[in-house]
Amino acid sequence: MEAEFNTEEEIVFKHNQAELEEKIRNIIKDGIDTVQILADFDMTLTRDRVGGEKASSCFGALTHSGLLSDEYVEKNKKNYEKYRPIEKDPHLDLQEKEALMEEWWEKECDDIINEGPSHEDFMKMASSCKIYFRNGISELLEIRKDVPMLVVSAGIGEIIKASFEVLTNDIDTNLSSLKNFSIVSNLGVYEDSKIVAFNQPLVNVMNKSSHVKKFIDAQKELDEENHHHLRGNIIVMGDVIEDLRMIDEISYDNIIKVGFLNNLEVDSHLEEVYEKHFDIIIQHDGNLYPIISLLQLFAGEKMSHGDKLPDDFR
Ligand code: MG7
Repeated sequence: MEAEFNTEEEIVFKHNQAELEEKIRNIIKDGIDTVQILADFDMTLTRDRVGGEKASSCFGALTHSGLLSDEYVEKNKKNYEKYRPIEKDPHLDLQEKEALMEEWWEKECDDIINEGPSHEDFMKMASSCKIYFRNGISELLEIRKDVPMLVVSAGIGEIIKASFEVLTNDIDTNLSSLKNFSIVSNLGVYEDSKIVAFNQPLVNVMNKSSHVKKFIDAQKELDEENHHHLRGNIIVMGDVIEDLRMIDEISYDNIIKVGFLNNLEVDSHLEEVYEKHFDIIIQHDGNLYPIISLLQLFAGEKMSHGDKLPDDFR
């Protein structure tokens, strides 16, 4: 479901306007047919807060659903308290961190399998939980029809799929009719309509790069004409620096990195850090119109949401 209100301030911040303008010019020259979107899900396509209250993530949708046992909820909480500080620790040895994150995701996914929810359960969780897409999601899905979009998430693919199903039902289309749209995440395997496994290896916060590479390679083998061959010009979207790992193992011509900075009130230094890594920063729960504006520019159209990008391009 798309949030109907957007009270928070929306700020788009460009740290190096000249560099961004050059990339935009290059991509306009190459044309919209060379563009591809790679996007994280939780707190990137979705909001961090609604009405001052923390919105849900994929994992939160499970724990708050009331559809899984108290034991599961308790275990999940304990694991979160143990592993979340490790995830956030910038000083930890990377290999050690990768191993611990793998361990966390394995435990968590085993626990979900033990609960054995069905596809219908995931649909119920997605429609009742507090996952809210950012404003502009429907327009973005519509306008990017011929632009391949790959959602790459360490969350739960079943919740992501169900959230998009709820959204696309709302806008009178359906998920399977979304062209050039794929999800790389922790998707389930079902038997007798219960989830019995997750596809391996699991996607965690540290290994998105190998999953993107694997996806692109598999697509290449499947169909030489397939639009999901990685196109040369990429818009990559994420809410944490680690999301930029998505592009670590792929080559590209131009890349526009869009960062969603949700936690500014928690750490005012983050803006500086994000400035170093991203070309465009959308603060708080800003909407997705800057991405739509970029696509309009690349398609040679006049921007209808034109107040967010360099003056020259309006
Ligand atoms: N994340 C990862 N795991 C869990 C979990 O078991 N419970 C909760 N509440 N959150 C979890 O979308 C990826 C994000 O999901 C969180 C296994 C991680 O903090 C990660 O950044």
